[in-house]
Amino acid sequence: MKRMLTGLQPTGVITLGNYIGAIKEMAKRQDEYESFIFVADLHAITVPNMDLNLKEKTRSLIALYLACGIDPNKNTIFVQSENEYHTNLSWFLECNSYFGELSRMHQFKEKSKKNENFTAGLFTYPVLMAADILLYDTDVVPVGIDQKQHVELARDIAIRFNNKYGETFVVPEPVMSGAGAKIMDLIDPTKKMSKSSENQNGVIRLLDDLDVIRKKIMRATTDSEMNIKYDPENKPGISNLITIYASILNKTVEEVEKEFIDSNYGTFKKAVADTVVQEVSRIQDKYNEYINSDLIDKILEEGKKKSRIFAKAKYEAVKNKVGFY
Ligand code: ATP
Ligand code: LTN
Repeated sequence: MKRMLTGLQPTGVITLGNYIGAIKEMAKRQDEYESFIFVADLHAITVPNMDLNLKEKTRSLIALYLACGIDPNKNTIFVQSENEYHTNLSWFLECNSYFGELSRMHQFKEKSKKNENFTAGLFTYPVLMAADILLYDTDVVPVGIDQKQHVELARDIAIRFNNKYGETFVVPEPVMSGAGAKIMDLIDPTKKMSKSSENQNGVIRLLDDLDVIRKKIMRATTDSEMNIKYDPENKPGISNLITIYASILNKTVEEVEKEFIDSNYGTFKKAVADTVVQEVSRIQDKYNEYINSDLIDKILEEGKKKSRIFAKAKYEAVKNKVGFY
C-alpha cells in the first residue's frame, strides 16, 4: 500500500484554508493509503512567538484532526518533537542541501522580510520538512499550494541523496485539492487565508463562533458586478466563495456557477454561509467530544511508538549508507 503523510503547525486555531487545503484532502484519501499525520511543533518555533502555548495548541490540533474526520484507526497520528529521528535525519539532509536552493524558498523570503532577526531554523525549515517526509518512505503529501515548493525540494534532496549514496529514499509527490489548494482571505481575496493574518475578519477559524463565521462570509469582499462566475483574476472575492462552497460540497466550479446562474450576491453568500456553518458546526460538536477525552493521550502514545519504529529503521539505513561507524 502506498504511503501518505502531512503535518500542520500548532501556531493557532486552524482555518478553513488549512481544512480545505490539507486536512480534508487527507481524510478523503485515508482509505487508499497507509497514512501518517502529525503536529509540526518543531517547525512552529522557527518564528518568534511568545504566546505559543505548545502543549495546549498541540492537543487542540489533534482534537481538530479527529473532528475533521481523520480516523485514528486508519492513520498514525503523532507529535513531531516526540520523535528525535526527524531532527537527526535533518542534519544528514542539510549536508546534502545547498544554501542557494534554500535561499530561493518563497516562504523563507516572505517570512525573513517580516523580521530581520530571523533564525537559522527559519532558513533550514524546508530541510526538516524534507526529513519529515523522507523518513516514512512517503509517496504522497497533501498540502496547500504554498507548501508545494517545499515538497519539490524534498524530492530534489531525495533524488540527490539516492544518486550519491544509492537507492535510499522514496521520491514524494505533492497532492493538492484543485481550486481548494489556496483559499483566500475574505477581506483581501488577493492574499492567502492564513492563521497568522493581522485582520481576523478575513479568516475563518474552525473554532470561531458560528454567528461570527456567518457575519464574516456575509461581509466578504466581492465586486461591483452581479454574476456568479469563477474568474480569480478579475473576480477574486466571488471566485474564492465559489471555491469554498464547491470544496465543502465536493462539487465542481461549473456546477456551482450553474446552480447560482439566476441568483444575486446576497443569495449566494447566504448559501455559502449556511454550508460553511453547517460543516463547521459538525466539526465543533466532535471537537468538544474529543478535546477533554483521554483518547488523545492514547492515540499519541501509540503514534509515538509506531512512528519511531519506522523512523528509526530509515535513520539507521541512512547512517549506514553514509558510512558511519
Ligand atoms: P501560518 O499563518 O502560521 O503560516 P498557515 O495558515 O499558512 O499558517 P500552515 O500550518 O502553515 O498554515 O499550513 C498547514 C497546511 O494548510 C499546509 O498544507 C498549507 O499548505 C495548508 N494551507 C494553509 N493555508 C491555506 C489556504 N489558505 N488554502 C489552502 N491550503 C492552505
Ligand atoms: N511546512 C508545513 C508543515 C509541515 C509539513 C511537513 C507538511 C511540516 N512538515 C511534512 C507536509 C509534510 C506547513 O504547513 N507550513
